[in-house]
Amino acid sequence: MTPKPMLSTTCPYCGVGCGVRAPAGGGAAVQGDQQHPANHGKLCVKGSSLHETLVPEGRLLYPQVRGQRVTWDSAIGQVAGAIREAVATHGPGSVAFYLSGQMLTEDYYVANKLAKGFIGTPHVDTNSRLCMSSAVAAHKRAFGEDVVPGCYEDLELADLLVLTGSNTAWNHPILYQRMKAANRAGRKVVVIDPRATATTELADLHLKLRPGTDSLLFNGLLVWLADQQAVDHAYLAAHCDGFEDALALARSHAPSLAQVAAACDLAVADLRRFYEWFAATPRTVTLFSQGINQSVAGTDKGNAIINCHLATGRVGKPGASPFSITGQPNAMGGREVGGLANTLAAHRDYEDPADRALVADFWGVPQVAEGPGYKAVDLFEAVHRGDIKVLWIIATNPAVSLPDSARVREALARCPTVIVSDCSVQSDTVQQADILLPAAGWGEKDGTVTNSERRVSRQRAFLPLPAEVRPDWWALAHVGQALGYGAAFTYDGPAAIFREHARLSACNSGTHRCFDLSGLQGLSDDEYHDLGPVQWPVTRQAPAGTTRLFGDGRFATLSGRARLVPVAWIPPQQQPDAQWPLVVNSGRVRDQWHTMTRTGSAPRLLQHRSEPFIEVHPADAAPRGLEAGALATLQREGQSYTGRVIVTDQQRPGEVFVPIHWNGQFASAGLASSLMGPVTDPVSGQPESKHGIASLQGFPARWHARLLQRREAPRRWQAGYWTRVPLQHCDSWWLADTDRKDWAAVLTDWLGGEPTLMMADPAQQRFRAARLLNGRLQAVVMVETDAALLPDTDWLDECFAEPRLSSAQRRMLLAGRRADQPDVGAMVCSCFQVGEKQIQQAIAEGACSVDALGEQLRCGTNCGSCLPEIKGLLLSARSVA
Ligand SMILES: Nc1nc2c(c(=O)[nH]1)N[C@H]1C(S)=C(S)[C@@H](COP(=O)(O)OP(=O)(O)OC[C@H]3O[C@@H](n4cnc5c(=O)[nH]c(N)nc54)[C@H](O)[C@@H]3O)O[C@H]1N2
Ligand SMILES: Nc1nc2c(c(=O)[nH]1)N[C@H]1C(S)=C(S)[C@@H](COP(=O)(O)OP(=O)(O)OC[C@H]3O[C@@H](n4cnc5c(=O)[nH]c(N)nc54)[C@H](O)[C@@H]3O)O[C@H]1N2
Ligand code: SF4
Ligand SMILES: [Mo]
Repeated sequence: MTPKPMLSTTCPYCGVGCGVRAPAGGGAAVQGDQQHPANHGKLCVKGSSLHETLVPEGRLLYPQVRGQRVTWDSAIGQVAGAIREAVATHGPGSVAFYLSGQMLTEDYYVANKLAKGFIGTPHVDTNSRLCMSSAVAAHKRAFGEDVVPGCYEDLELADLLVLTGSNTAWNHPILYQRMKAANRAGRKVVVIDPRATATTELADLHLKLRPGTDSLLFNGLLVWLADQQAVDHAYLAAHCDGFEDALALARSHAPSLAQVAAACDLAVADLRRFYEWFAATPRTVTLFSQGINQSVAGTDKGNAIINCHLATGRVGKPGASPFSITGQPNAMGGREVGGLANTLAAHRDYEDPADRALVADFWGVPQVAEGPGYKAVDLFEAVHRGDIKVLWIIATNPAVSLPDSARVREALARCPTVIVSDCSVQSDTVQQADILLPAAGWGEKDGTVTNSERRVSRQRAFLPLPAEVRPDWWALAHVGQALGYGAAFTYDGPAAIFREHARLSACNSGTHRCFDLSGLQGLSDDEYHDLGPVQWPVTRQAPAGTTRLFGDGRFATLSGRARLVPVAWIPPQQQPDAQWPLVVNSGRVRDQWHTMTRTGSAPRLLQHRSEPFIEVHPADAAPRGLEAGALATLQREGQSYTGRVIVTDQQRPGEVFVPIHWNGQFASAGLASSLMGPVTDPVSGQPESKHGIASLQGFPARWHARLLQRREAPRRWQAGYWTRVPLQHCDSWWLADTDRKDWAAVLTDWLGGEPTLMMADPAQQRFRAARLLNGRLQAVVMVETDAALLPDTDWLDECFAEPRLSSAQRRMLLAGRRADQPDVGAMVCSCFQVGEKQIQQAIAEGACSVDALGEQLRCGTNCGSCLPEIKGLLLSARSVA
């Protein structure tokens, strides 16, 4: 067979923005793009599993209105009708858009133009509010514009790398691999995070600080730098304002090293070491992410970091810069087009009437909506109040990702018209939509994204549009036309939209602003098709793009000077008390992406973590009688989260960690956001998603079950706890509850009919049962009183692919064990399918290093994201020995 021709495109997951080679027409594995400067051919496990997520199951394929399939003409007519009526009756402010950093720049541009320019509503916000808005605000306050000054190479060049509030090993794995490969004698890595993570593996120093105290830590650093004469006064005098004020306020909050250490709950010696390294290392990069942004003081934390970089003149220089890493593939593109409620297209300021006039002129409208509009949390509150009559949600799942999710769901239920554009039906938000628009997904859509280092890359379509799926820009433009804005929305494709976006950005040429794509405004369709990765600004003077900004000390303010912002210390708003004694931290796991609409359909990606979990410190587990592997429930204000307990001293006492991924499509009660209050940063409006509070108790299950079932008939189960784990040929359900059951009836119900095979020990509450139809397996169930007694059942998956089960297979089914293959344990290396037990065995047999294990089992030799876990297994084997 001749290999399929490969096309270059970009990974749709994290903000690293890796180049991917994908087979035209699909049907084969993706590869890393050797030519792409972000990843040079490497992909992490999510990237290399992309083709496994391109499955028809769960796709949204046709427009629907209130549950009925309709034509696109009808759907667009009804969307336009709802908007027209709301505007006529309640004014344009009754229409709102909630967008996403997973839209392409072209889609985003059209949405923003339609809403702010033509419908005239300022209420356009995006999930980037939950993600990057504190960094955006910090950049604007310090630099005058939302600009990341550095580039990935700086993370390699730095002699001191500070990673704060970031688990790069899992969340930006390819960048982490680059940082790791750049390690050399004399280079230091400091990780600042209240928990130990896969990333702390790389750390020479891990500051396991009290959550929410980062601005104190960096204020303390500013004071230290001043006191140790490590401030670059010449740089400050030439390029910055505000140093004295920032220092004075810092001093009032962080007067001495000892006081800072006590407040941050760190050893004085550790803190001093960090401060000394920072003071002594000109080539320092501070990379920050959600542990900084998702906080009631997120903007201040960002500025506290940037203050230290300005005070030492370390901005935009090789190996020396603050670096806000973006999460979503196009978080940056959304910021360029002005997707946030308080920003205008092309980095223009919403508050400035001249900027508004400039954009209105460009779009050919009398005026753009007067902003700013509602920020995400306030937007959904306005929906709840009834002020918003039409809400169009594109490429995001707010019922899962916004804090206080019960209230968000109430708001959606109250809103007269909720329009949702999505690719998947497996989303809690889609389930609440009135009008559903089927969107093109990765592989089908065509346009550009901008990664964390300002690099614009093409996503190219290599698959045909299935059924009636259409790109988001197409749906938006057609609604624009149906509303009578014809000429402004007659794009014939993404290239035309990109040219318009680049032309608008040219208004920044020759001004103090940096965002400028004027060098790309004249691209022909073919040139756009072939456009290679390039970092903005791209201008006539810099046609090949710009690697770094601000290195010459000229910033994007009118005066050209940067600002040090005085930062007061604001503690997290929700503090634990007697009723809710634990702090709830939330974040990501290595192999899942957000609300699992895509990664949840790749069985390989569910092997690393299969169900919702709660990481608990031994000191919090013991008094509650919680053991590893038990189920437990976190509760806050009538909301609860049930997950599997992981007892670990990676947590600090009094704090638990939960993953953000599970939701109503995958678990009975696995919604992290239900434990978060609607608390936001007063400057950026970003929710404090890292600091909820809750109580914790065991889930007193009387029985535990695994039910594997053909996927034809998805069901919800009446069980206090359930999780769905899709396998290749069936769905696996993990169930548990506190009640007694009439097992004969329940097994028949679960199996969808009388069991064909059965092994029962009712006295012990142990059951194995299966149902076959003409010899073909339909469902199989196993019940035990103790979860630890349940055998690993994933191997049964293959039995569902068999047209007829052999008698040996039937025996194995009831024994619960595959006779011919050992149980490999929890999956560690997803790339080569190497389990924990295999690694432990190899270690026991003498493999004593990561390299030896890699040679023997291949584990960790592809993307490397499991290397920290492999090291952990080596370490724990050593400590036992
Ligand atoms: N596998 C995977 N990768 C992803 C994603 C995904 O869903 N899955 N999502 C992408 C997106 S959109 C984003 S935004 C990024 C996010 O990437 P990260 O920011 O790395 O992700 P998180 O796991 O949410 O949080 C990072 C760390 O912040 C720590 N933290 C909590 N509170 C504090 C605090 O007060 N101070 C400090 N210093 N740290 C604290 C947490 O313990 C956690 O380890 O990941 C991107 N990459
Ligand atoms: N507690 C807590 N909450 C958090 C966070 C946290 O750390 N803790 N992190 C926050 C952060 S940083 C983020 S970024 C958010 C992410 O949260 P969300 O944005 O809500 O999560 P996703 O699952 O990425 O949702 C994207 C949706 O868009 C669909 N989709 C994908 N591609 C396309 C497309 O091209 N077009 C259309 N129309 N649809 C598409 C997907 O199927 C999916 O339903 O969560 C935030 N919420
Ligand atoms: S590091 Fe991010 S962009 Fe690169 S392959 Fe992995 S998920 Fe995709
Ligand atoms: Mo994000």
